[in-house]
Parts: sequence; C-alpha cells; structure tokens
Amino acid sequence: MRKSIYNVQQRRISHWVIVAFLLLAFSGKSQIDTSLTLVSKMDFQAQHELHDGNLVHLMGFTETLGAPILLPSKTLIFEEGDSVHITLWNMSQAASHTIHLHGLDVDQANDGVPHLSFEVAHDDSGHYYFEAPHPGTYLYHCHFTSVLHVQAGMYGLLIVKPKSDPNLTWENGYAFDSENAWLMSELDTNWHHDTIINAPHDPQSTTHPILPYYPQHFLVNGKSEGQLDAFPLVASVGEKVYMRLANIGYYGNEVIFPAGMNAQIISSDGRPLPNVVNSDTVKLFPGERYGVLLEADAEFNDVVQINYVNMNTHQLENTQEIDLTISGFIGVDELGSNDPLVYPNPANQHVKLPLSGTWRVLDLAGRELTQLNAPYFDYDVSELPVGTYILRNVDRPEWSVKLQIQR
Ligand SMILES: [Cu+2]
Repeated sequence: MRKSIYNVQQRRISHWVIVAFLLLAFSGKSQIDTSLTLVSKMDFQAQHELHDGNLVHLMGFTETLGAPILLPSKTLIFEEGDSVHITLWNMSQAASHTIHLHGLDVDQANDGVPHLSFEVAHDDSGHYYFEAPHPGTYLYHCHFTSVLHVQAGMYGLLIVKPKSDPNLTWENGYAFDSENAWLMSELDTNWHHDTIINAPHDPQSTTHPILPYYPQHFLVNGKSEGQLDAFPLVASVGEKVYMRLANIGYYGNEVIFPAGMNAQIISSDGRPLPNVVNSDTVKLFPGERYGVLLEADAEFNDVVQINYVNMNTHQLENTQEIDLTISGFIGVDELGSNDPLVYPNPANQHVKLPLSGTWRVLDLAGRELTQLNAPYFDYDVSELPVGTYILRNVDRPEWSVKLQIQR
C-alpha cells in the first residue's frame, strides 16, 4: 500500500519534471541549435565547367568529403537568434583554412580572421559558434591567404531570416512574395591551374606567388554568358520580389534593373537603410550586399544588366545579362478566353458575367473602378480604355480573371 502511494507521488513528480522540461523547451526564450559540418576541399582534377566548356580546379566548402565543390559554396540560411555551431574539417592541401563570417556581428574568436582568430590546419578540425544576428544577407569565406583562397572558390552566401516569417525582410520589415540571391564574382583561369591552387603550402614562406589578376569570366552565382539562360528572373505583375545582391569579386558591380521593375534599395550590408532609395542601378563594391525590392506593374520581357568595373582603372570590363520575364498577375488565375467567369475575353463593347455575386473591377495598380452585381449579362465596357483589368469576386477572391479590352 505504502509502496503504491510512493509510486503515485513519484509519477506525479516525474510528470511535473516532464511538463517543466516541455515548457522550457518550447518557451519563447529557447533557442534552436543549428549544427552543421563543412569540409574545406580542393579539386584534384579540374571539374568546374565554365561557359566555354573549359574545366577549372576549385577550392571550396562542401557538406561531405565526397561531395563535389560547387561555385559558390552552399548558401547557409539561419533564423535570427539561432545558436549556430559550424565544424570545419580541413581536407584540402597543406594550407590552413578558416571561415570568416563577413558582416555578421560575431565575437573575434569566431570570426575566422587569421592571427585574430584560430586557423584550421590541414587534416584538423575547428569549431565556430555564433548567435545568428540581425536578419540580412551576409557572406562567408576563407580568410587564410584570402586573396588566393577566395579566388579559388572558398566563398558562399549566408542569409539570416527573421523568426516570425521567412517572407519578411526582418521583423516588422517588408513582406515579399519571392526572393532571389545573386552573388557576383570573377574568375581568372590562370589562378586555377594546379601549380597555384594545388601548390603545397610552405609555412616558412611569408609570400605567396600570385599572378596579376585578369579575369576572363564574370560570374553570377558561379555562372556566366549562356549558362545564365537557365536562371532567368521570372515574376508576375504585382509580385513583390526581394533581391539579395552580393559581390565577393575584386571588381565593382553595377546591377541595372529595367525601369518597369520599380527597384527600391531597402537594405545594405545586413541593415535596413534609413531611407528607401528609388534607383534602377545598384552599385556594389567588393564585399558589399544590398537588398532590393522589385515590383512590376505590367507584363514585359527584358534583361537585368550586370556590369563589372575594374577597381584600378574604373573601366567597364564586362556586362552579363539575366533574362527577365514578367508574366501573369499575382493572385489571378491564368484563364483562357473560354473561361466561364467572363466572356468574351478579350472584349470590345460588352462582357457577360454569368456567376452571381459582387465583382470588383480593378486596374493593374489595384485601384477599384467600379463594382458589379452579377449575374450580369451586359456589362458595357465601351468606356474602358484598351488594356488589362482584373475582375475579382468580393466573396471569393480566388475567382479572379484578367479581362483584356481590345479594339
Ligand atoms: Cu583557405
């Protein structure tokens, strides 16, 4: 009898321990540990394909020893406040490597700058710890003989997102519908021959032989020229597109959006700008990042231009283009002319709206022109200028259709 009472009490106590643990584990103050392993590696055989079909050696960060080195290395994404642990295994040639957390407010011991922080020797591992700071776009790269190791490919993007919503720029910031990240750099094939990248590191030597830098390849996310055709920028009219732009090259960049994208520069180097800058051209010096909001107000096709400017001569050396397609309307189903919601479509004088309910007639800027109570078999559109309109059911907004007026 006594024993069973004791057992009940013990069970109650253990229940409270579990409840207390769960409360702690799920309380707002708890943090998610984000642990990952990166391997610093080098290619023993040239495997990275350039737009002209030539292959080059890279050094880079991979998630496993067997994984191929990608250019850039994997984009690391964390949430604000995450406790991040990164273990770096150095499996490349004899040189040391580090992970520099470019632009993040981390303590010096974890910032990966040689002589101020630790270096990870060949065949050894090191451990980085930080709390993911302000949401924004950052970079990580090796900082050991960094001019060479960054050119060799040891870099990637690091993105911090707000906890509450991945489609917010930061807490109480701008909401967006989609996002793209473009990391610009260049590549000089002469620096990627195995005599340089694969050269055994001499710890006694204080200098490293590096050739003059004359890049032949101007990259966006490691690609250039025809390779970029596979990565167009595609959005709908009215879609809020967040562009994360970053430059880890040794040239300056000018990213030029078509005027119809209504580009607004809202953040720089992981911080909100005090004032929004309305500018189609975004200039990025090496190491800089900018956040740009785009929103098209019409359908069109164009290109985004990316200029590469030599920092010594200020000469424009190269321009890359990324195809831009604005098609369709966000929140509006693409429906054909035999769509039963409204016909004829395109229309000239009159349209019929056979489904009952109240319909809003909007222009492309979202301004309401009028409301119609359907069924409506003779809506006179002869006064509407030629163009595109949206008919949206008040009670069922998913019943939306693009109405074309043609004459
Ligand atoms: Cu390195």
